Amino acid sequence: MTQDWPRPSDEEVRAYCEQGFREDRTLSRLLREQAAARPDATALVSPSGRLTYAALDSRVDRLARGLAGLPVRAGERVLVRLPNREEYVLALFALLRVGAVPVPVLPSLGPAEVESLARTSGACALVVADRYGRSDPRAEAVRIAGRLPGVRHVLVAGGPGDSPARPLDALYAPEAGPLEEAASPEDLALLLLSGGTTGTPKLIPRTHADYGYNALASARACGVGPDTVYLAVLPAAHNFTMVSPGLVGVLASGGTVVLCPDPSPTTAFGLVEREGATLTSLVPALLPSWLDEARRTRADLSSLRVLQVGGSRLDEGTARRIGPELGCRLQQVFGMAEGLNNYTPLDAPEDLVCTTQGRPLSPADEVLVVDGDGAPVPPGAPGELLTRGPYTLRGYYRARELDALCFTPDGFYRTGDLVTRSADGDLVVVGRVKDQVNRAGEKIAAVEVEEHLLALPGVRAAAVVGAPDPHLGERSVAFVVAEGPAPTREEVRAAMLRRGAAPHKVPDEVRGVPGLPLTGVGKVDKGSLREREGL
Ligand code: J2J
Repeated sequence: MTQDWPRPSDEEVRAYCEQGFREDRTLSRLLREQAAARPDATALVSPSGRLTYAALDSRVDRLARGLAGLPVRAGERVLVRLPNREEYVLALFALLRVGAVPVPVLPSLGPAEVESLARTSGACALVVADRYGRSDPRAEAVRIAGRLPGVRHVLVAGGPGDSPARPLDALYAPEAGPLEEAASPEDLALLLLSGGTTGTPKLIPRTHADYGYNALASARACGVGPDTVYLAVLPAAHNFTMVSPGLVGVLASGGTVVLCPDPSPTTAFGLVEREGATLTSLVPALLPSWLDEARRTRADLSSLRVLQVGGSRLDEGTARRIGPELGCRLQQVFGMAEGLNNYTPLDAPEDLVCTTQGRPLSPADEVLVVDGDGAPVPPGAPGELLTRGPYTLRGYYRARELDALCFTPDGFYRTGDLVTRSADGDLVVVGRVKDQVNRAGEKIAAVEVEEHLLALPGVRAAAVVGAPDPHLGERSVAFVVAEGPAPTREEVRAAMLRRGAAPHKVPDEVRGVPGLPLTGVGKVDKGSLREREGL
């Protein structure tokens, strides 16, 4: 039988386990143990109310029984497309408890992208919200289920259920005590969506052992414990919000998770004050509005001890404003859903915290910085970051041919990030060799947008690149070679949404050009294109 995903060898796993670099409990067990240790402590706060650890754990059991009755079986994949609300956490842990494999997807994705993920993961069910902004996730999910025979169930959080969609609420079985764990630590726990450089999404396999270690080791690095109140501002389905240390790390440490329904500083500051949040995480693009609002309203943010910033490059000037203006410590986080997490140490001097993106979380993280030929560069010189370690994937899910490109023969993941590493091991992200736009922390594969552009009538060639932007970090610019007039941005937008793409993937700017510069092998030379167009 061919493997769905490559794992480290048994000897490597054994060595990691012996040294404590893999968690020996499942993710759902971590919650269960906290529920036993502190039943009356507050685990989760959301617009639906507050849940103690005992209440959360028992609701997870009840939902897990309902899911098992459908049945959703151990090993089956279930897409979870929910915003920051209670049901996300309940569905996540209930699926984990029955041994099913949640595939968390951002609610902002377009319907075609959700369908593609459902197909690639072989999902048996979709869990969606009743409404999300102007989109209708329930109707989209029902249409997807109609086209993919493997999708047997559409479960709707927070709305009435009409066949073939059914309300998640109706699945809660009567209280019947703790359910037995269906998974083992080395089993597949989740499939995460890769930031992506390809047209079809890549899925990242994470086991209970590696994800649990990622979450708990991060919790230790970030000083998380029972007194931590973590405000989840970014989408809960993002890896940063999940395990760096995120909601999994905080729940596994007995702290409180507060779900922020939107990332606006008004909503977030209200919750910081009301709940006494001590920790939160943001992408750099959100910082200017947070700093402005803090100055304008003089909100009481005194409970906030650490503000984590990551997902895209934070500029030093903004970094230096955080301490004085928000009254908390900055921690830079350079992470990836594929695994490796880097943190600036909480006790590091201000200069280091403001100018580096941190150092690897685990002593077992192997990091190489290499030149174009794969040879290591000296400390301080830029090169591509390669990494291998106890919680970094060894290959994507059902994608053997891609693995040859994304991994070295000895299992190092090619991050596509250009970094420098100091003699002390601190990393600075200086650029990227992967063909991607990092728009406000959301990763957009250039080729995916180019495919949409090439589908437009009269478009002969297209190239999408990132350009510096004061608000977004990077904005996406599409260069289009067309027969006749190039399509306008509005035309591109309408066509992409019609094709089921997410709105944030629509290029911020569309420029018609007579031709694109090519490399010796006939690929678009994006470096010279950027230079030629003054980006
Ligand atoms: C520059 N680029 C960064 C940073 C990520 C914690 C934090 C972030 C993510 C994440 C994550 C960066 N400075 N501080 O999963 O657990 C870019 C790099 C990286 C890619 C990964 C976590 N932090 N990046 O952003 O899977 O290019 O994870 O390879 O979405 O984001 O993107 P993603």
